[in-house]
Amino acid sequence: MTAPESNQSVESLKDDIQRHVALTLGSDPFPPRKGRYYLGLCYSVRDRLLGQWLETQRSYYDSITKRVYYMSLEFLPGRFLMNYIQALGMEEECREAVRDFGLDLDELLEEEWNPGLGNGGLGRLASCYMDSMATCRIPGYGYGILYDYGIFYQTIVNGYQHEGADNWLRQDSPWVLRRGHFMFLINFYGRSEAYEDSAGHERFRWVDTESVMAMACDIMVPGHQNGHVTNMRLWKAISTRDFELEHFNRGDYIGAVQSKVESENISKVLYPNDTSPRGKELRLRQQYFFVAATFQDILRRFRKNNYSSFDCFPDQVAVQLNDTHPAISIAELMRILVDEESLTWETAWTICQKTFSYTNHTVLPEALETWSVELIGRMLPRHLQIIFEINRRFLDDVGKRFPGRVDLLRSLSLIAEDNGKQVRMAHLAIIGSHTVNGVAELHSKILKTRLFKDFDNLYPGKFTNVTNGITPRRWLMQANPALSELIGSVIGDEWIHDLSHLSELAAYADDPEFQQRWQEVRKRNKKLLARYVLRKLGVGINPATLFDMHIKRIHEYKRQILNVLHVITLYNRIRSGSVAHHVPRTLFFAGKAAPGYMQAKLIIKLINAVGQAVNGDPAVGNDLRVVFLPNYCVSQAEKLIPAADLSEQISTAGMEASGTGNMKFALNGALTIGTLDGANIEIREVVGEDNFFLFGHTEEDVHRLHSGGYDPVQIYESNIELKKALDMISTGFFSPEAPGLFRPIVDSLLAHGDYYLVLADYAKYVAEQARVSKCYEDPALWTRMSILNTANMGKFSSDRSIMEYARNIWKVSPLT
Ligand code: Z15
Repeated sequence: MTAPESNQSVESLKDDIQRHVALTLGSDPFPPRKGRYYLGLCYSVRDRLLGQWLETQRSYYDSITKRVYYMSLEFLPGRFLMNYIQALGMEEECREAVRDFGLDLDELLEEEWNPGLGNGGLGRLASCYMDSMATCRIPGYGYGILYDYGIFYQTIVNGYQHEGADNWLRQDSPWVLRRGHFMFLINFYGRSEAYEDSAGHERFRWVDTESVMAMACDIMVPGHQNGHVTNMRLWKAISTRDFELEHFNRGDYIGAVQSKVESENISKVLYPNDTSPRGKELRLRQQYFFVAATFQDILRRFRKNNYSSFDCFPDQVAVQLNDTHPAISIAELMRILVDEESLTWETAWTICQKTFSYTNHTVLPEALETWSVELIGRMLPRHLQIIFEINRRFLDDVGKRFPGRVDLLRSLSLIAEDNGKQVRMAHLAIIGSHTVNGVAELHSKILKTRLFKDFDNLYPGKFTNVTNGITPRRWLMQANPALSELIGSVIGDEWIHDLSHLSELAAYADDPEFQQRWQEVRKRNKKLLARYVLRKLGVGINPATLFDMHIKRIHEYKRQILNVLHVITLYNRIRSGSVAHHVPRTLFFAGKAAPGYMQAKLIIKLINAVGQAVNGDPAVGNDLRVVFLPNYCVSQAEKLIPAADLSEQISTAGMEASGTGNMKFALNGALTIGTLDGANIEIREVVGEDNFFLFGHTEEDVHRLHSGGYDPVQIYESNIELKKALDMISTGFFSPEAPGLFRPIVDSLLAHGDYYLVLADYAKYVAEQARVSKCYEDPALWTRMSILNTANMGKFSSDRSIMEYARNIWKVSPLT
């Protein structure tokens, strides 16, 4: 780019910003104020993307291509502004423009609120996949709900988690384009009515329903500097006019407004449970609301192309179900095809199976969704009939293939009977889809050999694996500009859209000069983080210490407790002087606990209590610090991960389906201490055994220990350091004002069988942590390991994952 051109574009950007401040926001542009100019910049950047977005959407129609519908009840896109700026390739321009107003771009970026429309890994994965679909030019759409309230805002008060409301749309977001004229009618409740059609066949229709409107709200997702902009369509509930009129006619004004408000509650709030559904009526309503709206949109688009028959539907439409949350889609498409389009059951079912594919994200039994037959029957009476009919035909078929196997019928049925009648959504998703995938090799293997073994026998080839990935745009280029620049200076920028190029870094792993630059970048990132922690918590941390991070949802299977036991062990060693010298560490914890998950909330309190004891003990000094950062979210992850030395991925083997934080850390040059679980296994495979800190029982060990004979008490009795740590917790060392406070935690380990095998892995974990410290004392070795981690992470780009879905599951190719 020549200088005059760039000056011109900076000048026109400045004009746009001021014009928006004055004419869009109605504010005086003078003097330039941060909040107003931030929004002015947003609108200016948005203007530049809208044209590309319209063109991309038009190109789908022109090429009549098969489209992918990624249906997800959760998205965690993170902040948009920098993502848009970099996608447009206008970072320097923006920096200069705002600098000319006396403002700093990095400060403006901090004005943006995080859209918290998801809980954790599953929602963030959906957003990485949107980014990759756009960058790989896969014709696709994301579909979800525009919650008024995202995941709760977490504060820590006296060591306890407090939940605050996250009213992220309080000040309208410049990124959400509301399509006020674009609405669909959604029905609920009522009853299914049989009638005879003109040919004398029995048919069904859904009548006497209550209804609500779904309004389309769109968010742009740009590809990286390729002019392609994908659409994410989120539905917002709006009451119907009928609803109001009925009451108004009766003169019931207050009643009218009240029922209006109630019907709009559907899209009010995200359910804050990660991996443990709560079976609440409003949640099912959200699921069906979003499914019904999405299918009306899909059908509208399909009809626009004037197809002669629904037989070509699966050639035009691929629907990916992100977990079972949208699985009611299968009954909805059957209802549309059979009841509204008058297709035969057999034809409709074939279309369904060719259209859907389903991603499973967990094997935890408490996470597998079920809905009571009573609730579905009441809210979606016609869908329940359809589910029963799907089940009847399915079990018929199984019965013919495996005569006399009543056990098999019971295990495969869509209806579980042991706990009142419940519809198993995973079973519905499996039989209604052509492909089911797990999210890492081990996880997919467990699906086939344990959880859904009988289904795998029944449908050989239906189960497959697509290992998760993360977008290198957000998780390296944007989050870690210093490392990106260093990488670019030796291997160029190809890695941004083809991450396998990172392997060229391996040649520099032992180069002393490159090592030094690598260390300087990492040190710089650690200093930035230390400054952030000081600002946020008023706590000083030392960037020269080993930064050890455990950041993710708080859950027993993720074993934050194991980490805490290690911290207490280090603390005891320091206090007793039993280590000649200790490698100073700073421990970072961050993560939210589901508001109803008492044990997880107590774990947060324990982390904070241990932190208080350790940080306040003069005997410890700088050698050990514990910080719990409140309100973990995407933009906090972007600050933490580039500053990490050590990544804690210590779930009980077999329980973390994949993990994606593990990938973000390794990509940024942190070393992992981890179990053979989820994607850890594949990360270790590519970075090399020597560059990964492994410990713990394998998935098969876990299975065996769960089958009987595991005795945590015996381990407790025989390990002095472990016993000491547990005794301190249970006798109130960390809670002198309430000595029994943490009993439930120790009880879960000793009295209730230690289901997550914390004690079983403790000794190996502590030993491996000692090896971590030892390696850290050798900077050349550590730096080499760190470089080799980054260099070998190419596989974990979400571009690779998306291209696997496109080729093997969706059968779509990139637009040219
Ligand atoms: C969620 O975030 C995950 C699984 C679930 O079943 C639900 Cl409801 C939420 C996570 C997995 O725990 C994690 O291992 C995985 O990496 C992530 O989904 C994306 O696949």
